Amino acid sequence: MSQPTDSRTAFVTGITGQDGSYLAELLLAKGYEVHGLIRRASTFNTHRIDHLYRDPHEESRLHLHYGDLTDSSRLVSLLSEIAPDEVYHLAAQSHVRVSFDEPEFTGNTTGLGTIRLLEAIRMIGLEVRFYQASSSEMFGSTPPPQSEDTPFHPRSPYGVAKLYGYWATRNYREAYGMYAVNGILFNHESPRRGETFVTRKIARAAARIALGQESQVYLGNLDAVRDWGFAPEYVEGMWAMLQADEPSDYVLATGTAYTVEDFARLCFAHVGLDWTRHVRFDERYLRPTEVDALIGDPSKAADDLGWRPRTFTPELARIMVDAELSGLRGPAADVSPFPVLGVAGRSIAG
Ligand code: NAP
Ligand code: G4F
Repeated sequence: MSQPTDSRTAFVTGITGQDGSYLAELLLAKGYEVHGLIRRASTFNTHRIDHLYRDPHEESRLHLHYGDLTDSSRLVSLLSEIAPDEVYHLAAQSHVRVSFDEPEFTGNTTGLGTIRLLEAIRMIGLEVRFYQASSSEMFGSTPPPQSEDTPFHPRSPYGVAKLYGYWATRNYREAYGMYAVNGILFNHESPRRGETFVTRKIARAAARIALGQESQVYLGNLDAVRDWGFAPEYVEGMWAMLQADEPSDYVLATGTAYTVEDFARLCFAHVGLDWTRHVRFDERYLRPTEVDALIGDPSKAADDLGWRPRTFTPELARIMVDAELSGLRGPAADVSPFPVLGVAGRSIAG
């Protein structure tokens, strides 16, 4: 790997999440100074980035700050202090099913959180490049393939909140000339995916069942079609969007379609099992309104940014099941695609 060369500063919200952790690695590998927003929790919530954390007495380019998307004054003070060159806004209540249970909270964090951040940047007068983590969930019931020109029809409080963030980002670009862009990302997964998203839930179950630790997994709608890519490749696309000459919105996707049932078949087949013997239905995992099919068209990102997916759903399923198996057999073996620091860390929030 080449030596880091960049000396820019990035501020990353959602740094403790799946994408935030890969993005922090990518930016540190490029030589950035990285500042991340973390929430105070009663238990440790930094396991995805602990390996990036050096002893505080050593020189480190990763800095973490307590804060919350609902706390405007904290966002203003942090941005004033850090004065970043780039802001990657990834934090959100990101679970679609949960957004039906907590619609107001989801609107407050996932929707209003974006405008709080944009408004903080505007008030301070920062010259930054701003990335908004928009979602294919905004397309909702509009049939595939979906591109940057496809009309939106969200089908969940989460999708509605993300649409607010999407338009806020476009509006600040148009109204104030900010370099503010939307990455409209289709589903992307990894061994670091939250345990309650369907790919991780299935991969985990297949591994545990293969090792005799459980026998069944309960799922909801098996017919939904998704376009599942590999998260580390998608954070490369986020970075590329902020390096373009002109700000614009981009879809990142693989352009391929698999059902939830397909994903279960792939994971269980990888450990030599028949999925039909282990998957059971539980209506609690159904949603009041479902998004039936998301299949993205990433041509604009390929043409303008040179971004292309390299990992497709069958390989993704194997990567995720293998990671679960090795985690169950020994110490967690989450191999970083951006090996830069490689320093085993103590816990950050401790
Ligand atoms: P994730 O793993 O659920 O991470 C969400 C992050 O947001 C976590 O760091 C979480 O902190 C933080 N967060 C939540 N509420 C917050 C609040 N009120 N204040 C501050 N931080 C808060 O999500 P992800 O999969 O990495 O996705 C990253 C972003 O892309 C999200 O905005 C998501 O909606 C969007 N997106 C994801 C996909 C996908 O397929 N993964 C596709 C399209 C768009 P804790 O660790 O403390 O919970
Ligand atoms: O893994 P999921 O929960 O992801 P979903 O709803 O597509 O949302 C993810 O992708 C969005 C991009 O389009 C992101 F914006 C969002 O933040 C999140 O990362 O569910 C995928 C599909 C759904 O159709 C769901 O109904 O799987 C179906 N499903 C079936 N059984 C299940 C289950 N989903 C979950 N989470 N758990 C189940 O047991």
